[in-house]
Amino acid sequence: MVQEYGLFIGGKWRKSEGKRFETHNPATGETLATFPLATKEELNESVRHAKGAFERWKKTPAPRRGELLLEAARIFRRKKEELARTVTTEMGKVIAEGRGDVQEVIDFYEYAAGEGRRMFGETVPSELPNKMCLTTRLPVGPVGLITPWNFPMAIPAWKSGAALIAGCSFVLKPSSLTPLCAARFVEVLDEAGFPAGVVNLVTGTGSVVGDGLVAHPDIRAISFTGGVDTGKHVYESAAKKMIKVGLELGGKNPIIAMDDANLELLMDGVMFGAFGTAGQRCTAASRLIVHQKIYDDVVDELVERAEKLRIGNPIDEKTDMGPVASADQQKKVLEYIDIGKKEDDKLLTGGAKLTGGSYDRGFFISPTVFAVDRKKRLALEEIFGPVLSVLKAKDYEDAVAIANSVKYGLSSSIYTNDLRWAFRAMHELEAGITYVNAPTIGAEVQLPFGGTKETGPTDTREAGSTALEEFTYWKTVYVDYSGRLQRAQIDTEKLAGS
Ligand code: UN1
Repeated sequence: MVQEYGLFIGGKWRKSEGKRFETHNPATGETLATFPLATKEELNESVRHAKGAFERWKKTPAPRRGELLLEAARIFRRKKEELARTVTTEMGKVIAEGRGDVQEVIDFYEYAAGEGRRMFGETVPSELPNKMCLTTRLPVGPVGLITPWNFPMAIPAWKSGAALIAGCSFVLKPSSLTPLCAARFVEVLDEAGFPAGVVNLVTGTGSVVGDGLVAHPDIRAISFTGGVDTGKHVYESAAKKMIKVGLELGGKNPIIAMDDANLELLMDGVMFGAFGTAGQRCTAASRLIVHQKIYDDVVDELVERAEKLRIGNPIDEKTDMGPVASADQQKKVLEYIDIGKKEDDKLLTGGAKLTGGSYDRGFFISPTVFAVDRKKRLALEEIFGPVLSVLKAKDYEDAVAIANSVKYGLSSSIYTNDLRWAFRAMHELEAGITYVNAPTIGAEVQLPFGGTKETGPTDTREAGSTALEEFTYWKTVYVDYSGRLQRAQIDTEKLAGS
């Protein structure tokens, strides 16, 4: 039976006045559940609840807030397998990665829970006697979280975990491709016992719910992960309100393969980086930049390995790569494959929709590798699918110049055994993340995650010790216990002379 979900507002699942949409399994076409397209009034209602709850939640001591996050982490751990199956069934990543998605939720909720007992500020000496100066973080208010389908539990967890521990209430608007994952996620938070109104889930369109959240006067920060075009739109609207905005946008992440690289290690990394999650990670390795000396060997090995991948239903443990997430996604990736063919990029393997038998029910594309010239669209634009562009570089400098020639700057990687190349790459690659001898994917939650250039123009970073930045502002406090007026910059001169 197809389950009908409502909206989660003010601690209750509620019916909606809006029309409904379905969510499907991208491997089989099966309908999984239906969800409301929330109306503007319903969105406003959710913000009203978030606002009311914020007043109490911000006064709850942060270590107490942390206990609830820890309780949620325990429930996520207990339900890991069931939730992983929901991720795989609704989004299409292979089950091992579905488990990884949920593990990232557990990891981050545990990490954020601990932050409740840290959240460090600074104490700084005053220039005047009997005066103390310190900084402390305060929550910005109710926030809006707009999340994508590719990590349908992990990304809502990064955003909500940081918001909650900071003392913010939130309204989550998930991608319309993965509302079931979001609903299951919110069910756990409800079970963990967050006060009514702190956690709200509103499904619906980008124009009503997404835009409505960004523009709502009571929403004080927006955290958005998704495409660059939508990200720019969110950034502009948020700027009009002068609110905080965290943006994690696209990537065209390079792996540089130097001529001294361990080839076996390199190939393992490239396969995982390029075809893991069917290439649908912001961090996916979509360019392999190879030193000319090893280019032919790398290309041969790559084609051989890509052709051995088992493509099929991602719930089957033996499957290496599942479908892409939707018909639109499949169309977009196939359009890029056509662009490659039209621009005379050399198709080395794949390059087609998979058809016949059970493939016809889902959105399958064969793992695709193109040899691409550095100025071509396939070398520069994000594809978000199982398509890898291989480029040839003359030497280290040339490889880095190619790597930095795109508008994005999320993740990057270099395979080399030479410390000099490795250390130079750490400094010279224009990206928020650089891996040495590992692929571009696989960020851990206790470190900052984010990019530079058009990947994320703001200075926020998700996860790690920086996660709080998106949801807090700094308060600087001066306490003068001298009992008289002491004027900074003025009375200090007297002191120096006395
Ligand atoms: C994303 O693709 O938006 O580093 C997130 C990784 C994962 C997170 C990716 N831990 O690949």
